[in-house]
Amino acid sequence: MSLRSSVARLLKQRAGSTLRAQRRPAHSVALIGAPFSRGQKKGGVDHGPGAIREAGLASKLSRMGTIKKSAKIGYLAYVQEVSVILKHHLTSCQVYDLGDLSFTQVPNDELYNNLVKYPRSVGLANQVLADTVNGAVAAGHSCVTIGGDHSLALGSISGHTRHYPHLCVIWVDAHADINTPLTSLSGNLHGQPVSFLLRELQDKVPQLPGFSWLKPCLSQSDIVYIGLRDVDPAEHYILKKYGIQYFSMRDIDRLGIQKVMERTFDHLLGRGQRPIHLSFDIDAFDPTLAPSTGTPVLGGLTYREGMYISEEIHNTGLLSALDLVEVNPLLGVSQEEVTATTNLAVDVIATCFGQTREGAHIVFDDLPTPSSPDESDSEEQVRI
Ligand SMILES: [Mn+2]
Repeated sequence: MSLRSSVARLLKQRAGSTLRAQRRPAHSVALIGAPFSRGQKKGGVDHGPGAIREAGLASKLSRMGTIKKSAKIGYLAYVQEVSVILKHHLTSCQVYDLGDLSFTQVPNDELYNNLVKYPRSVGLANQVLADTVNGAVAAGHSCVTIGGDHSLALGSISGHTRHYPHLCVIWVDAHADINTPLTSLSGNLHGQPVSFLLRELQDKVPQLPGFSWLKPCLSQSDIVYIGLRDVDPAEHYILKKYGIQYFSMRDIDRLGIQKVMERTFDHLLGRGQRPIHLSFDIDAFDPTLAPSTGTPVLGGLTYREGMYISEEIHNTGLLSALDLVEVNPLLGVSQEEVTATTNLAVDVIATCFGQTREGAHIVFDDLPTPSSPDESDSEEQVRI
C-alpha cells in the first residue's frame, strides 16, 4: 500500500472510535517506520524499523486490544480475555501501522561548507516525515516514529508542532544533538537537529540546501534533556548560554531518576499542561543494554531508569508523539546483542503507552453477583 493511500485511510479513521477505555482515555497509536540513515555515516540504522517491528512492537501494543464484555461471552471467557491483557500489563491501545516511508535518493547531494553530509537528503526525508506526523496527529492519533537516525527528529517535531504549536520536548539521549552546522565536528546531521528547531539559535544556523521548508518551532524553555554524557564543547556552551534545562548522567546519579522526572515535569508543565513529544535515542541506555547503536557511550541509563522515565511520561497522559531512534541491527556483534537492543526499544515504546512493571489494574464495570445472568452461562458456579 502506498504511503499516500495509507495516510488517507488513516485520516478517515476516527481515532479510538471502537475503543472502550479501561483505565485511561482510549488512545490509538499511528506507527511510522522511517528507515533513514543519511544523518550519520554507519550503514544499518535504516534497518531499525524492520528489526523493531520483528521484535513484535505492533502486536505487543495491540495484542491487548479491546476488552468487550459482550452479552455473547460468558464471564469465564471474559476473565480469560482479561487475563491475556493483564499478562501483557497493557491498557487498551489501537495500533494503525502506516508501514515504512520510502525516501527519494537525492542525486549529487554534495557536502555543505565542505563538511555537512547529505543536507538535501536529510531535508527532503524530514519534509516527508513532517507531513506524515502532522497528518497522524491531526487525525487524533499518538504518533510513533521508528528510526532511522536522530536527524529524523527535525521532521517529527516540526510536523507535530504544526498541529500543537505549544508542545514540549523531552530528549532522552547520551548526546545533546544541538551542534549547529558551523560548530559540528563530524558534519553528521544526526548531531544537529535541535539547533534547527530552536528559535533562539536561528541567527547562528545557516540555510542548508533542502531545508527551506523548515521553520524553528521550539523555544529554549520547551525542551529538557535526560541522560547526557557526551557533549561537545560548543554544545555545552549552547546549553549554558541559552539556559536549556538538562539532566546529565551525573545529575541522575546525584538526584535519582525520580527527582529528575519531577523537575522535568515542573519545568515543562509547571505553568500548564501541554502535549509531550518524547525523542528517545536508544544510545541513552548503557551500551551493555543497547549495544546495537552507532555512537554508544559508557555509563548510560539502567533498564530501570529507562522504564521509569517511560512510565512517568505515560502517567502524565500527555504523550502525543514519540521517536525511537538509532537502533542499528547491523552493529551487534551477536544476534543476542541485536535482540537485546530491539527488545529494549519495544519495551520503551510499550511502556510509554501503558505497559507497567507492577501490572495493569483493569476497571471492571461490575463484579458478578449470584443473580448475574453471566454466571448462569456456565453450569458450574465459578468463584473469582
Ligand atoms: Mn541522538
